[in-house]
Amino acid sequence: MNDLLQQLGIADENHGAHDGNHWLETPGGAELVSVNPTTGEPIATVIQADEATYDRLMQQAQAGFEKWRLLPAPARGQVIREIGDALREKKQALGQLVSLEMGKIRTEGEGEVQEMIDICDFAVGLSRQLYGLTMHSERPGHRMYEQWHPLGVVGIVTAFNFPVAVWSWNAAIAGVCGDAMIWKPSSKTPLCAIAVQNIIQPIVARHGVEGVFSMIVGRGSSVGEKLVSDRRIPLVSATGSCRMGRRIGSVVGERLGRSLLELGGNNGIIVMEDADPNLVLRAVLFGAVGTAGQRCTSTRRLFLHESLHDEILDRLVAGYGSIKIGDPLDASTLMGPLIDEGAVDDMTAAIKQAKEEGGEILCGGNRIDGKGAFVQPTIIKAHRGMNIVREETFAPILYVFKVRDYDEALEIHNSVDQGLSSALFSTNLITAERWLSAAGSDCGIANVNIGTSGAEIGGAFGGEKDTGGGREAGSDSWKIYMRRQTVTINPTSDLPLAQGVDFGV
Ligand code: UN1
Repeated sequence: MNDLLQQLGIADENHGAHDGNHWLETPGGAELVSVNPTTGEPIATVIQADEATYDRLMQQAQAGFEKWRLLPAPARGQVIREIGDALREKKQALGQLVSLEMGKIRTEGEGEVQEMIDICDFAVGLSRQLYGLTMHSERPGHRMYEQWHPLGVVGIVTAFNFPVAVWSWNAAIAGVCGDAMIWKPSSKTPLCAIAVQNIIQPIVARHGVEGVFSMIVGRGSSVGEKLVSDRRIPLVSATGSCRMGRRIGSVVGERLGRSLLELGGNNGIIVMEDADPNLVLRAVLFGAVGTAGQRCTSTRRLFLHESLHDEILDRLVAGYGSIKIGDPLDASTLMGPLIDEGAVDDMTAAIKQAKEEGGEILCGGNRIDGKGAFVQPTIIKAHRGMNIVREETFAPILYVFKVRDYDEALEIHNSVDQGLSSALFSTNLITAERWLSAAGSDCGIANVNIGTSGAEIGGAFGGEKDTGGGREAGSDSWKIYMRRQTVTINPTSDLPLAQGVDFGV
């Protein structure tokens, strides 16, 4: 473990503020201990930043933006390309740190770093494709077009469950768009953020692009609130709970800023009578048990057609029994711990409520005694009258519903407040097309014969309803990181007015 930390520049005591050029010596806040969820033991400490430090960072970021925005976008792309290369070199080490601090298994930790590499590649290409449209002006000889300019200093607030990838989704794209940024990582995973900052620092120094990529570890109630309410930040991109998103959305909205929100999901898989049960099984196991149910895309609800309900459920319960739970760094482990004791308590409370509301535990249901925040992955036979099934509990709980037909499944599926990811398993073209039609899934992501989690870079990622409406990591999501300017140029010696208005002068 010490070798790993050393390789990533993590000391016993670390400074939680980087101004895009240096670690600040006196961040000014209280000490934060990062705890290994597998053992419950401390990994290292971080001195958090206070509000004065935030202001210093903000000044550096503004100065960084002034210069960065004037570099040609493809030159900014070159910086992102080198960040991608550095991540390739550190993929194993950073992936393992993610496993150590967050608890996801090794292949998922390294997969998360791969996701960072992928978004860097995507952004490099994008740096030559920040296209605007040209329009035909109604006025003779006039030219009309739109161009996209960098926006400013972007605030990036990330959650513990993807402690490095979600920063990169924003940073790589905001970077090529010419924005500077201040990253506030989750206080549960500060070491991952410190390691990322150390990885990119030599590239930043080589290119002299100071103040562009800064990072601050601090309390949500001080530094977080300050960032969100700061009028110098035109865009806040935040990932987290619906509760947090509501707060951020209203504070940013009040000052007429932009927010990009990626909030809770309550993702369902509908399985029709003509589905391939083998695919269903694999997709549900990865979706519901992978990352110990702590992805915003995790599968939380399963709708089984009555004709294969019993068969799939039996096989699923057997599959759950063979999941190896333990140290996420051990190659044979399939499920690591939850992030902390608070998450275990939330899971316990959800299971208790499910039982009280008539849910039947088919397997799991308990925490695992001993060191670390370990729990049993749990399947609960549910019915639509239960309130708990409408909530996102960040834990491996799967609620299973028996359904008569597609219409019933869809109706229950769409009846929740969240709208992130969704999947249908069917080999019937007509059912699949109904699912993908305007009257089908109401989520930001709708899959067919693929589970709810594990989306790839390139598609716009995000969801509807209480999931917050934001889109990132692909397609034209870059547009939110830039400001659009509509330009009309008159090269003639006349001044015709639009709409045929005659002003008489
Ligand atoms: C998240 O849980 O916040 O689609 C992001 C997925 C991952 C990203 C999840 N690519 O599961």
